Amino acid sequence: MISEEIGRIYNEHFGAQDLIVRSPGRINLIGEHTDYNMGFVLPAAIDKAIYMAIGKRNDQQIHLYAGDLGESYETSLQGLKKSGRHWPDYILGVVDEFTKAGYTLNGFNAVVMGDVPLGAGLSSSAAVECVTAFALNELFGLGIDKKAMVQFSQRAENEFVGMKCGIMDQFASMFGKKEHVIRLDCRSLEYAYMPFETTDISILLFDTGVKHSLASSEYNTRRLECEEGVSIIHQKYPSVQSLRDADAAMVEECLSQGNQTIYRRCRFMVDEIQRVQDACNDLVNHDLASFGKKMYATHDGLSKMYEVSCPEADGLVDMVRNNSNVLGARMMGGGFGGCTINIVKKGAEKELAENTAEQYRKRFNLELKTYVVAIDNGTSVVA
Ligand code: GAF
Repeated sequence: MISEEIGRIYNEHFGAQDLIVRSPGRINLIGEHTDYNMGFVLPAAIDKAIYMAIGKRNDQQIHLYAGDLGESYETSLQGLKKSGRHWPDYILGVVDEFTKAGYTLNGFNAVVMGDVPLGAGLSSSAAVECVTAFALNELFGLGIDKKAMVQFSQRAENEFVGMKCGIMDQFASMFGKKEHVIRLDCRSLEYAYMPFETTDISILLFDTGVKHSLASSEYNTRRLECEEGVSIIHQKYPSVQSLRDADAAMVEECLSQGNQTIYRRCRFMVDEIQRVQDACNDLVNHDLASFGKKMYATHDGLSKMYEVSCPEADGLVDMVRNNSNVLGARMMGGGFGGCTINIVKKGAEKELAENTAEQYRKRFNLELKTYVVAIDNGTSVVA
């Protein structure tokens, strides 16, 4: 168990830890790129997580160790700056946000490790941010509530790491609930847990194994394209502050004759925001067949209109599209690689995974990793 192993590793490096915190990765059933457009998302935390063992120091030093990588990083609370490496920045970013907000921290030691596949679009980075926020809050008794911790974690990624992500990943990691998806309104941050029944189905992820280098630059470009669309619609409809406030008719009227890239991005987005709400009604009606069709529609929009998919993810969705054991499938997360999510009839997982892996190997010369995931609880102290 990782929670035991991390305690042992902490002990070898630093002595006795004060506590161990767990923060999970996430999936998203539907509602992609809608978070930064103030729309709705439907994510869930999963049974793969990042753990942090942490303990106080008597000075202002921060000593970090990444158990999976066997790498150390040391710095001090004063004059925090980017590490020039990848993983420490997700931790230091949260420290920086807490400090900027006026919270008093002291030095600490921390070991971080987990079983969220890295670079697979399951939000290992958000899990590292949330595990850090939660652990520091407990360790130093800062009294920060969970929503604020989510916001600090998102800002750490936006400001310190430099990725202009929305709030979905951090929210799902922090607020996940076993066997439930989270219907999150990204404008008000109001949320509701909806039961996600898995007696008859499994959630099967196919990991493309690729992360195309365009990912973060194109992500930031999509944000700007949506903002440009909003500014045009806003001239005619001043109440429209984000694409959440717009509808398909407004997009047609204001954007269809102009720049076709902006039009396609915005048209997909208003449709997707509506689709999440309709998909929630499908869940209430226990109509997973209808829910699954919407997942395919989301994929097609992300691929053709929003243009954030890639040949590998498109290929994986096409391989299952006409399979009666698959209710729905689509690319998941920011795009340009990562995982596809498949809702699969119980019992069909193994054969489907094997057949798809064979096709994937033939077509892309890549080994397909597959994961059946369960929906789990969000960030908490484990020891
Ligand atoms: C990434 C981002 F981090 C999220 O905020 C979200 O925008 C997602 O891509 C796309 O839905 O995971």
